[in-house]
Amino acid sequence: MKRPVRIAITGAAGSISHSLLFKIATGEMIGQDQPVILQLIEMPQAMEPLRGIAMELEDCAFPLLHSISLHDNFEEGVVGAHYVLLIGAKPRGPGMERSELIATNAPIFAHQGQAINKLANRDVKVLVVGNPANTNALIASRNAPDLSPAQFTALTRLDHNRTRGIMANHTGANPKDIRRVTVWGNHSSTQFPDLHHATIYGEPALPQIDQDWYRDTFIEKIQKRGSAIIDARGHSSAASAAQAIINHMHDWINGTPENDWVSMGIVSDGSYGIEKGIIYSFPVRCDYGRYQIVQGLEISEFAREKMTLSEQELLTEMETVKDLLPK
Ligand code: NAX
Repeated sequence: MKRPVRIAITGAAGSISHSLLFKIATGEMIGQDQPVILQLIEMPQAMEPLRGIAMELEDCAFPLLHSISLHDNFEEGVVGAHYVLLIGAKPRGPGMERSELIATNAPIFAHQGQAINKLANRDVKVLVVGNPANTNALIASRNAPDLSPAQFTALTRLDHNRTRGIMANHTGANPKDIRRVTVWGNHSSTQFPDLHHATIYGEPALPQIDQDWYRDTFIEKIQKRGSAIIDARGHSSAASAAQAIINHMHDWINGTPENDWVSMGIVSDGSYGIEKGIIYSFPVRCDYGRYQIVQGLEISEFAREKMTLSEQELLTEMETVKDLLPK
């Protein structure tokens, strides 16, 4: 049996974690041969519900769950972590502007970045889920100067999975036969779900669907899917977000399938003309625990306009938090 790895998770008593923790403990995230230590982190007022979740995990007697520790202090919770999932964030209150949400969460992620820099394993892989995920990941990464920016990612896999799932439903194909979709940009309503390079049953996807439907209905449906779920359910996506976290980490650690790629919010290296340094969702292939941006895709004028809009939004978000971004 392998030595256990440490996974630190914030927001561990929240809705997403309630689905996620049990999947991790069954080996879905890393592998069926990898024992895990869960280092669960919450706000002091949520420690009691967290204790309840820990009891339930224990009661499942998962063979891969080596041990669980509970923390109301981020520094303690992140010690030695090989993987850090930053899920907890202050939610958007009634009437709160996106810029206020960004400003409220920014100092928390700066602090968490500093603690990861000091206390986590040197090869740590960090995924930021708490919104605004891209900019929170940027802040955490810039506050961790001893680690590579490539170790910090933001979740856009839910948007990627939505693109595949909704396309599958629309065309009657199985989601596994829908490949090479890309979500570009920010995890927000400016994201661009791009089907220009996608395939269905190995053939180009766009000629198989109605162009007006793609441009006028589909793109907006993906961009606003989160709000549609809140309207219908009264709560934001939780189980599907947990599944996306599993997929993101699994593929980052174990590699992407042949003939396909995935979307990840990662630091831009200037590929496709996107401003260097921002955390932007790109198409990537993973291998041996590393990812690489898929290069050489042709970008139409239509796509470029949408990619730029999301880039501009991220640059504005970056400006809002510039005081928390050490050079
Ligand atoms: P919940 O409100 O159910 O749970 C959040 C939990 O985080 C709470 O238990 C809270 O006590 C804890 N928390 C808050 N600040 C913390 C901190 N500084 N340290 C430790 N714990 C902290 O939210 P949930 O539905 O689980 O969503 C969590 C976050 O994911 C939200 O910010 C949400 O906007 C974001 N999402 C991001 C998605 C993405 O694709 N990037 C999709 C799903 C989700 O909307």
